[in-house]
Amino acid sequence: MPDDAETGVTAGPVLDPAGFFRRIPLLPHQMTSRRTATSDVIVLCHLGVPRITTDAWRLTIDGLVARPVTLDFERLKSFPKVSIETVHQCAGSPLQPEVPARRISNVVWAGARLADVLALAQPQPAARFAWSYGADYGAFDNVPCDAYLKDFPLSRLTEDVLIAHELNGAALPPEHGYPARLVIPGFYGTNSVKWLTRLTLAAERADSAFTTRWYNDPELDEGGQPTGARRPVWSIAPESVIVTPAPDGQIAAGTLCAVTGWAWADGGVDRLEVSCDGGASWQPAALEAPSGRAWQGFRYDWIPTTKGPATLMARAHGRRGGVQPQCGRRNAIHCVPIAIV
Ligand SMILES: Nc1nc2c(c(=O)[nH]1)N[C@H]1C(S)=C(S)[C@@H](COP(=O)(O)O)O[C@H]1N2
Ligand SMILES: [Mo]
Repeated sequence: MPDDAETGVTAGPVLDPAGFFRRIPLLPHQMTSRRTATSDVIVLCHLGVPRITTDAWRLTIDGLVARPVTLDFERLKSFPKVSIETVHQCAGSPLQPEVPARRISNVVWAGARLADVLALAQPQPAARFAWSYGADYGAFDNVPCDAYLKDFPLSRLTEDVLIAHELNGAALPPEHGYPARLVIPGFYGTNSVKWLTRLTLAAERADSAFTTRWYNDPELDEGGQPTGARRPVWSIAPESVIVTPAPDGQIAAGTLCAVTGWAWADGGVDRLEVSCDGGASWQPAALEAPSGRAWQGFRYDWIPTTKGPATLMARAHGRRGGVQPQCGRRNAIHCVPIAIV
């Protein structure tokens, strides 16, 4: 593979497009479907979209394994195919990690269980992290990158972590990782490496810009002050969006206003509250029980009585603890201004 003389970055497959590429996500009031259509699913590519054929694709598993292996696409497809419905959420810009991006979808992935594939290579007991490499390369925020390289703890290798080759019942589109990608349900999308070509098992975290410089949050104490420690952007924090009513709508006083939306968290949401007065008071909404990794619908029936502007809010509580903060974090409360007429 030739090197780019200017950046020193090792070139790989053709990138089309090259460079940062994303799709403008649905707005919350457009998230009316439980399952997000593939054409509406978020797209986030830091370095471009590598074009790889199934014939050319290989996955190498190395590092702390007894038997390093390289698989082709046919071998990947020979594993039992597992389907997972899951929330798929972008953590937002790594350059502005505290700004809520609400790039969220709920989709069905299918592919091989990562645990089954890793077993081929016989991981050693000392392995604690998997480093996952994508085939994309180039520069992000003027930092040269040989590959999109992320990591995750092997303690999180649950049965639903997949090397997916299907999205919503069809082959992955190129921008979603064709022909095969990692999917770690319950973790932010940034960890689900697309165009997966290498997994290296290691005793420590990866040292790429995507695991050190970016995608690490300051740890906060109980008063919300930074402790100085940093935490990888892995597990999805409790979050929710209001789908109805749409922002800036008019609701007639004395009529029923159904406040509906979606709530999710790594581990599920056990309580959802709605405020119709800008956060002054909160009422429990009806909330669907968690089902696997999918988002959970909620509904609160409200009959407004006072005319004038109103602000609706929803607040999710995680089953494993945690609640959405008012502001200043990626999972901050979603506010919807409306008018009661
Ligand atoms: N190889 C590679 N994988 C990647 C990325 C990338 O830039 N390169 N972006 C990540 C980010 S930040 C997100 S949010 C998800 C988005 O997945 P999607 O574009 O298929 O929706 O892919 C992740 N996997
Ligand atoms: Mo992302």
